[in-house]
Formats: sequence, structure tokens, C-alpha cells
Amino acid sequence: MESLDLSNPTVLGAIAAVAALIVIGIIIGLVRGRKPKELPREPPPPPPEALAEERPKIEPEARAEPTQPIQLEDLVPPAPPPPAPPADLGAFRSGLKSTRGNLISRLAGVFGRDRELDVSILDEVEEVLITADVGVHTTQRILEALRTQMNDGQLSAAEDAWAASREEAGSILASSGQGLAIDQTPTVILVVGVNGVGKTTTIGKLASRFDRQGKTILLGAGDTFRAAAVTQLEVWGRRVGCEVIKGKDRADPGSVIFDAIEKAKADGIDIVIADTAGRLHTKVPLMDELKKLGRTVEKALGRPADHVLLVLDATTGQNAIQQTQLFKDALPLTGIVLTKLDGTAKGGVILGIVDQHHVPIEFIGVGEKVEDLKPFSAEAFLQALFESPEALEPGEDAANAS
Ligand SMILES: Nc1nc2c(ncn2[C@@H]2O[C@H](COP(=O)(O)OP(=O)(O)O)[C@@H](O)[C@H]2O)c(=O)[nH]1
Ligand SMILES: [Mg+2]
Repeated sequence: MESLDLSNPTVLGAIAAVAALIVIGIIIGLVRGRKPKELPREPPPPPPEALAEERPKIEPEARAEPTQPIQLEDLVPPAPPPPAPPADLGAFRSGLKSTRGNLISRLAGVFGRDRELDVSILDEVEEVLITADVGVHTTQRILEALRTQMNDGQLSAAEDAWAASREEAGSILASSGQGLAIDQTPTVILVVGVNGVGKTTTIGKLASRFDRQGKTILLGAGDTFRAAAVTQLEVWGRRVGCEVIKGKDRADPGSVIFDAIEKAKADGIDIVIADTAGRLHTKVPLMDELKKLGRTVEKALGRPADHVLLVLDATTGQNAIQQTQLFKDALPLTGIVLTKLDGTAKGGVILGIVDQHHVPIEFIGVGEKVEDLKPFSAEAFLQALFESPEALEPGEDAANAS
């Protein structure tokens, strides 16, 4: 290859021209590549659908309304309304009247206004709680809470001890009264309990309550051992206007409940409530039968019963706590209905049942009428039970308690 003759002015000129072109090219490239100064950029226009969503919808009346001048009162926030009393407080008050008389007037004696707060109070509180059928276990729990707070100097007056007892009762009842979830079609509710506690009556009251909520209901007459029990359920069925599935005399309760669930599935019924026999709970066969019934429900439904409600009679006091244990061993209980609270001073047993067995109270029975089945409210219960003694009606005292 021939070498370039740098002494030749034409060649030199050509090289200089090429070099100048390269330099100009580089300068242009740099200027182009530099980022322009960030200018506030307009967002891209939204799609038409988004525009429609963003635009606040103006109702025709609102558009027509002229703007009101701001009043002075508008600038002053209104006083907050007083806290509403819990629903059904009245029913809880009258249902717990005897228990209240028993518990509260005695506690009022213990926590009298001028009384010094000392440990001897604890012995008296213990006696009162035991008398109201709270039970030994739960009484000890409440006393322990009081003792700890006394030792820590958190209680300065007798009234503080009262409030602390109520608080401990509240923490025992925290999971009660959540209500029965009806979110499957059909939702199956199995109702169990010993004879005479109020199962069939409770089923009738429940059916009426669900009917008023617009649900469709089917009743299963699973107490096949007494013809009267089937008739009693049929009376409720007629009253509420729902079908009752029954078997032949002494039929297998499992087959009755199986048929009821199959029918409810076929007809798209919302709720099946199944009655069961409640002969002596001390006889092992009843518990075996209940276990079998649980398996039958599972076979018909493809899952266990949605709710297994144990009905307990409050007038039996501590016995109700023992019954809970027996039924719990047979079936996974989901809730308790405590009936006949109206006729007893043993309403404190609610605390014992929930504390010992961790099964929530869902309903209470405070009389024989349909409207006397109330969804349990821990707040109403505590207010009715621990209300200050000034709220007691005349004559509502220990002497009044049965
Ligand atoms: N005072 C009162 N009586 C009730 C209550 N619940 C049920 N009963 C009565 O208890 C009795 C037995 O009820 P029943 O439903 O036949 O009990 P079952 O054997 O468990 O089905 C009936 O006379 C009911 O009217 C209640 O909450 N208060
Ligand atoms: Mg019955």
C-alpha cells in the first residue's frame, strides 16, 4: 500500500477538511444527545371511560339546589349523642331480675360506699359469686383478678373492685353473642340437650325469628322417641308456616334428619333446624346416638352441622356446667342457648359455663313466648347484672331472689 504524501498540499487540505467534518459531527451529536430541561409535562388524556368514572355524578336535585349560606351553627360541631343502651337491655333486666336481686344487692352490701377496701372483702365477694351460681372455678378467677389489682394498688375504693369484677366478667364473655352465621344453603342447626330444658320451644322461637328475617326454614323432628315431641314441633311448624319432616313412630332419628337435609337441598331451603331426643344424659347410649347423628348430618351435607346448639336450663345451676361437658364429649358444640333465666336467681351460671367450657352463649330464654328468645348480648348482660344498686327497683333485693 502506498503511503500518504503529507508534504503534498492537496492531501493535507483533504485531511484538514475530513477532520473539520468529524469535529462538527461530534459537536452536533453532543448537542442532540443532551437531555432537554425537564418541563412539566401534561399527563396523557385519560380514556373516555375513566373520565366518566372520575367525574362526580351530580344528581338532578343536587344540581338544582342553590348553595346555602353557611350558618354559624354549622361551624360548631354538635354534641355527641349519649351512648345508646344495648339492644334488649329491658329484656335482660327483667330476665335477670332475680339473679340481679341476688347478686347485686349482696355485692352492694360488700362494696358499701364507706367501706374501706381490704382483703376481707374478697371472702365476701366469693360467697356472693358462689351463691349466684357462678361456680367455684370462675369465682376463683374473678377473685384472683381482684387480688392482683389490689396488690398492685390499682384499686383505691370499694367501687373500683366492683368495676374490676365487671371487667373480668366481660373478658369471660368476650366471644359470646356473635350471632349464628347463615351463609350456606342449607345451613344446618342441630339442637341438643336433656329432656325438658326447652329444645323444642327454642326451635320454634328460632324458626319464627328466621322467618321474620325472610329465610326459608325446614324443621326435622329428630326426637322420635316421644310422639308428643313430634306433635309439639308440628304445632310450631304450623305457627311459623314451615314444613316439618318426621319419620314413622320410633323411626331412626338419623334417617329423619337425613331426609330433612336432602329435602332442603332439593328445594333450596335456607335453614334446617333439627330437634333431637334428650333422654337421661347419664345413659351412654344417648351420647353414642348423638355421635351417630353427627356423622349422619355429615354424610347428607358433605360437612359437619354448621351449628350445634346445646340448650341448657338456667334453673339447674351448676348441673348445666356438667351437662355441657357430657354433650361436648359427644359433639363439637358451637353455641349455647340458656333458657328459663326468667325464673331463677342462678343466672351467674352463664359466667361459669363460658369460662369453663369456652362455648359461646348465643341466645337466652326469658319466658315462654316467641319474643322471649333473645340473642345474647354481653354488654346488656353485664349492664343488667352489674348495674349500680341505685338502679334497683324497689323490692328487687336478695329477699326477692328464688
Ligand atoms: N319460663 C320459661 N319457660 C321456658 C323457656 N324455654 C322453654 N320453656 C318451657 O320449658 C318447658 C319444656 O320445653 P320443651 O321445649 O318441651 O323442652 P325439650 O324437652 O327440651 O324439648 C315448656 O313448658 C316450655 O314452655 C324459657 O326461656 N322460660
Ligand atoms: Mg322437645
